[in-house]
Amino acid sequence: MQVHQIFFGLKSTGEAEEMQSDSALQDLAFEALDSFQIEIPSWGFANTGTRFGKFLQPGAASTLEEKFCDAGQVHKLTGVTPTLALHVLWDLPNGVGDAATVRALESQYGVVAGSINPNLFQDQEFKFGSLCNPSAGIRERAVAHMLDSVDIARKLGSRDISLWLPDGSNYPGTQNIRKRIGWLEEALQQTHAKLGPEQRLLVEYKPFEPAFYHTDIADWGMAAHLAAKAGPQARVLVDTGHHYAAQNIEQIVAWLLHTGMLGGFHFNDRRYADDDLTLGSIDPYQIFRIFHEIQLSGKDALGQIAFMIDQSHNLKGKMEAMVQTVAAGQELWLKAALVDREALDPLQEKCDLVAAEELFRGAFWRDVRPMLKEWRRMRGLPEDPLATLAESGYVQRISVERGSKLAPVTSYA
Ligand code: PSV
Ligand code: MN
Repeated sequence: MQVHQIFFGLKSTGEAEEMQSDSALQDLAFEALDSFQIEIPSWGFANTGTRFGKFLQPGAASTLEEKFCDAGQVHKLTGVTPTLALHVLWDLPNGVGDAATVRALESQYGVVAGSINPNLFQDQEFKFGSLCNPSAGIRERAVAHMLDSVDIARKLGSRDISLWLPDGSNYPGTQNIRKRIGWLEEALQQTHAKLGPEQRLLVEYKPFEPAFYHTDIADWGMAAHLAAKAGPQARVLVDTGHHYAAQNIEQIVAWLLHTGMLGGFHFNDRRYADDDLTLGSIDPYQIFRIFHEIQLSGKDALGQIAFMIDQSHNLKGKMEAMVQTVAAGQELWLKAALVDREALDPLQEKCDLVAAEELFRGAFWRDVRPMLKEWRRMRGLPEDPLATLAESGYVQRISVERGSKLAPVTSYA
């Protein structure tokens, strides 16, 4: 059976023109899929939970080696997750001292360290803030952690230091917002000064949580300002879960692309707040629209945009959820690649609203799963990675091997 028949069903012979366009479509689809890679987070394999408690999984990773092992498995199954994001205090408690261990794990498991995530939310002294704490001494220690994170990243050959700042306040009048802006600008400038020529500082924003009155980097405008102030190698990181419910995220993305400030994404989905749900599970159309904006910017822009997953599943199996997420990302990326942008442009110019919208949503509704399957087959990857994961017995094996380390289930609500 020919490829075009797999994609579009059997056709009568003699439809040469259509076949030609089918093969052009296949080229386009394969090119799009070849250009898509996404980073997976080490914390996606560990036991995490809500503030009400954790439901522990026997197969969850509790060591760095187990996280690399799981990440390697996801990469083997999907072929598009060659890097693993690391969180400094969770994964690298000895800082640069852990670099040799990471190097060894990289070659053993076939994935390399990706973005380095400083952790400014765990130490007790950061109760009232880290880089924005009114205490100069605490701010200094927070900056020192940022500088250590840059060192770690350089040692591991990681391009991106990805900062999420948990700072903020809970009650009006209890903090001086303006002073905190100044401290933050200073801290990010100091961090930026330490970057190597190939490195970048990504600044993530979040409107609330853990603080509920104000957060010091609450939205993309604040993040863009801080990144521009920090220096030329700083960019904004968009976590899709960090927006108010009605916000038009693709418009934010368009602005960041336009101003050259888009550094990357943390992908996940949300219904109410920062829910960390599977990419595209609630609103796949939104991810499609974001991908469309990125693809409009052309291939060159892509190298400057880090695609990362930021999900940590408490109920779904961690391995399954990660593989499912990667596939969902590929499907939506491919759908966005099938928007006929050459045809769309004149429709937009003419303000032919219905035709433009039909073209756009037509691409969204197209079932691209057969194309993705074919791409996987051609690239020597499992056609159905979730099924292959299930057949492999990997999750059962790690559940037996790691289950003995299970702590008793506790709830601290
Ligand atoms: C915070 O909600 C966040 O999105 C940041 O990116 C953290 O690094 C990550 O989640 C894990 O806590
Ligand atoms: Mn995030």
